[in-house]
Amino acid sequence: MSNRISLTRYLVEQQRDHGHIPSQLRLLLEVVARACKSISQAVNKGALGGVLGSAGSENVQGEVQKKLDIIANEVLIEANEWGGHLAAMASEEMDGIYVVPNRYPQGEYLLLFDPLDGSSNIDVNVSIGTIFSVLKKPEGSSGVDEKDFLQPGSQQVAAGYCVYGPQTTLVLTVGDGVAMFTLDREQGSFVLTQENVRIPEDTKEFAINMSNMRHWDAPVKRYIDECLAGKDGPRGKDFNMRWIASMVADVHRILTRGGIFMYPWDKREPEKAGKLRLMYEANPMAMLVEQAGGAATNARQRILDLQPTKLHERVSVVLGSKNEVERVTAYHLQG
Ligand code: P6P
Repeated sequence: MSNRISLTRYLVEQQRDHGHIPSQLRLLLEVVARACKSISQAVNKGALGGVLGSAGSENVQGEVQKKLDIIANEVLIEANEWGGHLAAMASEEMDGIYVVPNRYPQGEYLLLFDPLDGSSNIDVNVSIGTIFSVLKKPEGSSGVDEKDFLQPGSQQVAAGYCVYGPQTTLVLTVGDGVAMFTLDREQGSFVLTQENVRIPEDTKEFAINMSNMRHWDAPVKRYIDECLAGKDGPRGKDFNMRWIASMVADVHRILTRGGIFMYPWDKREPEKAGKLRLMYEANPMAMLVEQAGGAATNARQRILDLQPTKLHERVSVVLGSKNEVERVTAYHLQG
């Protein structure tokens, strides 16, 4: 038992021995982890906590908000606003940014999050999660406003998610590889259960919502058709398919055993670049996947290189096992 490393010890050692995280960033990550523990408690109560079902409101995306979406958003705001490590926050559930109130000291970091990703799964007891991304406020700007958030994903100083499934697991990178921490409910603390996470470069497992097939662009259709053709087809091997409709759960499987996740642009809403959001879904997941040796593109470009123009902009996402992501991207670039 004594050789178990807590999240706190891991972060202290990252700060002290590797110089990767200043104390304010370590504090930020500890606070986010504590907020995720509170969200996990609320999620685990389910019907017993009266937290299931719709809140009767819509978010900035025009999506029906679940009660737990709003609870999770409030938990993250309340946990982070007083600590002095943040200048402002942005959330899938809020139209504009949330500037830390004047009654609290302002810090140098910006926190972005999808407080509860995969909401459609909440009421059917399927894994959901919190996704977060950390940026530094640009030097020299006196106040803070939305444009300070519009930085490419390559500028993230930390990223992670917490998946609320059979276990509650926090997955984190500060730019020095990916580590996983499982919540020990008896101790009430996250314990290091895997570090130096690596995604296999090849896979036989793809994740995509097949019901959208008739709306896909030709390169996506080509790639999936080749996977479906199996060992007698051009790929010379059989593939398996998974689709949990909860990005956190699908990405966690890929970080754990490899695979490719795709939510590409499609013809249903051609004016939108994709369904998923760049700033607080694609960017943090892309940082984690790349730090674990995988790849993440919008089917043409590296996601972390994309220059955002709007806080809630959407993006096409292809991420996971490097060789498969490169194949899909190559099909798009060939046209
Ligand atoms: P669909 C959840 O709402 C989400 O944003 C992601 O977590 C998930 O990958 C995707 O949407 C599922 O979308 O169209 O399959 O329901």
